[in-house]
Amino acid sequence: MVHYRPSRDRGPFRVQAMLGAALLLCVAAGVGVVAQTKRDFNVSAKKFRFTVSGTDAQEIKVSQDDLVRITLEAEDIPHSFTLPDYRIQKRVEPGHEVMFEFRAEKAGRFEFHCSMTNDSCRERGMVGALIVVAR
Ligand SMILES: [Cu+2]
Repeated sequence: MVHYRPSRDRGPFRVQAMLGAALLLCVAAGVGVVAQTKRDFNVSAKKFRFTVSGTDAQEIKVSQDDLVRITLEAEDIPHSFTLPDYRIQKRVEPGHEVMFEFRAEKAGRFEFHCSMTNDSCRERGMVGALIVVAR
């Protein structure tokens, strides 16, 4: 005696649907992880140059969506790290450190400078560039 049970036929379909949903979740999680790259830079300010992580290039180069952490220090007089396109302006006193983070969400080349006007830092060459390479 054979009984027809339609529920049996739906079994494999349910398994496939669950596997598909699980795969989608994994892909979504993977995309989130890719955007989490952290970049650390030490920026030292001394009249009238910025030194970025020991180099004299006055450049910070990252990839789009990197999480950028900057440790800023002043060696002689008060200076600032001003990055208008990212609405960042941090002032630091000599002998102190200021740490801040931002996500490099906009690709392109953006000027940063020291905005302390007393010593005309910017005019004397305290100008650098944040270079954000598009993904
Ligand atoms: Cu300055």
